[in-house]
Amino acid sequence: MKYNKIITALMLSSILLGVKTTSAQWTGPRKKVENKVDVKYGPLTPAHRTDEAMERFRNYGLGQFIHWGLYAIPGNEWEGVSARKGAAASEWIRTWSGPTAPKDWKNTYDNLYKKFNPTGFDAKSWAKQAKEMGAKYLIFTTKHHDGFALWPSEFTDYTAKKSPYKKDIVRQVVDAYTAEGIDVFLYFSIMEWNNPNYMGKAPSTPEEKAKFDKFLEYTRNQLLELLQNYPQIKGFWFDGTWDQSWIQAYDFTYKLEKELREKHPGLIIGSRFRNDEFGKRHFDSNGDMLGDYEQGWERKMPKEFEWLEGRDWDCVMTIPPNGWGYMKDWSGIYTKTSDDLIDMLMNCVAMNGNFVLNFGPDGNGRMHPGEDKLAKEIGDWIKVNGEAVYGVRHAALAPSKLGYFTKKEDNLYLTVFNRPVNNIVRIAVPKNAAEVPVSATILQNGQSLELGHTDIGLDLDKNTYYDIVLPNSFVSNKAFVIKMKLGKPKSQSEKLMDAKM
Ligand code: FHN
Repeated sequence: MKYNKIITALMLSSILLGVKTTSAQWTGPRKKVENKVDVKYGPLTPAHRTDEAMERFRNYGLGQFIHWGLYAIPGNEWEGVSARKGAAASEWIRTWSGPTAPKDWKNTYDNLYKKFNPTGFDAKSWAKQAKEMGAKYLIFTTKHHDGFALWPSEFTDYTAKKSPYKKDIVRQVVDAYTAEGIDVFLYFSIMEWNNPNYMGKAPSTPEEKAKFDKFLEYTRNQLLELLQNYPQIKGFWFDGTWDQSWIQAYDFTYKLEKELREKHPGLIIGSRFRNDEFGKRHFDSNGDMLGDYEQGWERKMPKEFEWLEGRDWDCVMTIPPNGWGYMKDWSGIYTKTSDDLIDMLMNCVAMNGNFVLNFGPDGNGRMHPGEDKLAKEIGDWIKVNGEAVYGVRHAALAPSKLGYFTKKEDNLYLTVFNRPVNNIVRIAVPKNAAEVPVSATILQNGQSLELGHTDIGLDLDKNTYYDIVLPNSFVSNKAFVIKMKLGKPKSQSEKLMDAKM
């Protein structure tokens, strides 16, 4: 106990001295916290919520992210000059610097709202496309780091209402997607680049504190406004929460999260919103998740299911290597194919995660033609194979080199990406499994497949094998799903003598 208090004091003093706190870890199994401390500003919800909203979240499988804002107008270039080497990403174009940056660029950018008039924007056609693609939820940028609000916020003048377009974009999106049966989550950047009351560093003087308090109140007002205006929403997807100013406002953010949850029962908030009093983000100082699901799998995925320790999560993904806002020019960079994206989707759902694919419409409200193509290809695939995607869970089998397993009740699915040259799909099942594959079909055409038990007799092997034979006549140029029924084993593995050496 005494030891804990010393650790607590050391951690607190490091924060007060402005020492950089370690960030959460997403590249391997999470390190166990050895020394637990008293955390006052820890999680506000159970690690594994079991309410209806969260169960729905677990069944989404595929989501759509949309990054739309003023950055859509330049589309990662200005007057024929590319921002590729000058800005971190297309939606970060306001930060364009270096030799290629246009003169007085920030000022030009901040005035782009005067040109924002996306007459081609039709929320209903976006929602239709998302539905056709198979998305079950949408994450939509209400405002990104530039602070430009796509709804008529009463708390700033920097909104679509002040642009030539005038209309409430968030309203149209929320209504159109909800009408298509797609749940809506609102992306909200805390950090604002051109808000005079925002600062990255922790406020230190009374003047700075007063300014940042105003910013905090403004943030609270906007969030309550969003909840009030769009009561259908299912959650917030927070971003831009890494600055010290926000990190040190842990008392405020704790109370705010509580207030949002009270105002909107069932609201889903990921792990990016706030930190504990020691500056620990995503997970508090005892390793407990701060929020309802892990929100750190941005453009990355866990290699092993075990790393997740049963937590809910989503993976958000760009089509270009990076770049969430509109990028006019896709040449000279690798843009993911529908095969890449379906592979990622199945990898995620096989580990109980949702896969969220980002779209960046242009300044006129149209999706990039490349995005249209991918949405169609993914949709075509999912229409046939959706059974293996939605409402499924991780199957406790050794990972297969051929593809990804998913499971629903007594159905086991293997989405095959790597077809064996001999056409024999071998499934490893623990020797003591109560349920094993008893029949198999190809999901896309219902064709029955020959299935047999292959008792290889490998010494020390805990698995036995089921072989499914693919007919030579079956040809597919995309991943395909083998659906297996699970039932009691009809044959047992022989108990062989252990090899003596
Ligand atoms: O800085 C942003 C980035 O522009 C984009 O919005 C992504 C989406 O997950 N989030 C931030 C980086 O983590």
